[in-house]
Amino acid sequence: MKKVALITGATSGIGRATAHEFAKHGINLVLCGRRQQRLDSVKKALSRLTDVHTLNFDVRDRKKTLDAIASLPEAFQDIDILINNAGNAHGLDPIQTGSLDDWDAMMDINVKGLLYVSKAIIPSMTKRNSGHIINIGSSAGKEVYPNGNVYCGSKHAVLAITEGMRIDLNPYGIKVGAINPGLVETEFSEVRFKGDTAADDVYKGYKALQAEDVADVIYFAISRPAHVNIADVLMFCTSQASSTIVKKSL
Ligand code: NDP
Ligand code: 8X3
Repeated sequence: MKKVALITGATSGIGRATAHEFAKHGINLVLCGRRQQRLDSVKKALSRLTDVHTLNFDVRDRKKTLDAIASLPEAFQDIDILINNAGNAHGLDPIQTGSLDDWDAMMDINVKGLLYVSKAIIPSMTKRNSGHIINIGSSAGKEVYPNGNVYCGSKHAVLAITEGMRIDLNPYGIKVGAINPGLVETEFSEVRFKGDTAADDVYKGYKALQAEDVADVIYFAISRPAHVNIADVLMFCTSQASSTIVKKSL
């Protein structure tokens, strides 16, 4: 039987590339995001390869998240693979001048949103003693860089929650892991800098990871044999050595 994967943040970047990768391998998809037109266009592109259902909800909204997942048609209800990917950085400011709205957004989306989605899906996995959860963390979950304070905090939380999930879900045979990329060229910097031109420079002068590179690793993780769990991956582009060291030819 074909597996079903639910991917949050499937309208852009890593989530959308993962949807394409999974569709190529015949995995049925539940694609989530807030931009309905994007959801429609990804669905249209992938429906010739696999069965696709879309859910439009904001992961910050606890009720809408739980209701949306509860509304899944029967064929999509048993999620085998959950990719907790929705998230972003909002702002890049020192702690003393950071915006409360940015902090709320990052903690509410990257941490609490991931928890709400997981809460809605884990019971069907524990009932079946089977499932695979991949949380998209970040290199920012492994080291803190200047002005990254709250974003880094949110991603450190994702990694702690990932470990907690792996421990608590161990009796049920559920695999849990984190994929932690460094710089990936997506809409991430547009969101972080709120459309400011600062976003234009982030990926200049070197070849950053592409969303498809991360999707490849996610697919690798979910396609291992039943006894193998990829627990934690840190991946950089060749030009990046750490959060603050990037070899650029500008
Ligand atoms: P994008 O901005 O391209 O994609 C972000 C996705 O998250 C979009 O599909 C967006 O969908 C969704 N999303 C954002 N906010 C919400 C919300 N409130 N409710 C529901 N969905 C939401 O960024 P990336 O693909 O780069 O980011 C994906 C993940 O990868 C994030 O968790 C990010 O932190 C992480 N990451 C990114 C890196 C990078 O350098 N790009 C590096 C390391 C990790 P919509 O707007 O339609 O709701
Ligand atoms: C995204 C990578 O370096 O902007 O998580 O934090 S970074």
